[in-house]
Amino acid sequence: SEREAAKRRAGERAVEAAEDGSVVGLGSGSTAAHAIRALGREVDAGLDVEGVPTSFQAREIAIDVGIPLTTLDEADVTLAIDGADQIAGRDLLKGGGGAHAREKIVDAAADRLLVVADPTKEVDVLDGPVPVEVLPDARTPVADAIRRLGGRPELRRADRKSGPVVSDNGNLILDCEFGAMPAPTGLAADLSALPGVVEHGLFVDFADEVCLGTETDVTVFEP
Ligand code: DER
Repeated sequence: SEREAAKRRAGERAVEAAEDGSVVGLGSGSTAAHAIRALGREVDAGLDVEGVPTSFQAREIAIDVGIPLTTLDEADVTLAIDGADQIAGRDLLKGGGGAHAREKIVDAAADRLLVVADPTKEVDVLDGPVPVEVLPDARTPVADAIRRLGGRPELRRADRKSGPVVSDNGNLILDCEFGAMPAPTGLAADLSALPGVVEHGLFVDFADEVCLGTETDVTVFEP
């Protein structure tokens, strides 16, 4: 499809920033998957890099395409390549794939974050539901606190499993509608402060570079 071609172009373009010796944060989601596969092709061609995966999915693809893996305990991430659900300047809304807790760790540790996306992700103001990963025991008090913050929390339910989605970390996810978020810094801090919140999908001031794929081309820019 046109959108898939755009995602593939964005992912492939981002990989051009990887060089011998790079330690690359490997993002999650379908666009980042294109980048991981492209990086695997570069490794086959002799590129000397290591990857730090951000999810079960990223690790599985990286192993499949032969990217040597390392961890944050052993290496400094020079470059992270990751997708997003919405992009507003340097601010991102992430977590559509439920991997945002480990993504944020790696993206924050990286010297530079390249966001890869198709043009539908670019918005003027973040306004999508904010995924909030919570310890299972905290689901109800966190949902109550989110309502007091003006949000509408909804437990993310699984399609092919009875009950809720369970994250790679064994936690639950609340998708929280807050409407338009023109200044997400305060809300991000409020969510992080709630007891039982593991991580949320507001990545404020994270995007160092954006690779937006189109059907025929890629636009690369620093927000
Ligand atoms: O969960 C995430 O943050 C992913 O990056 C995801 O939201 C982007 O997914 P996509 O590249 O499949 O649209």
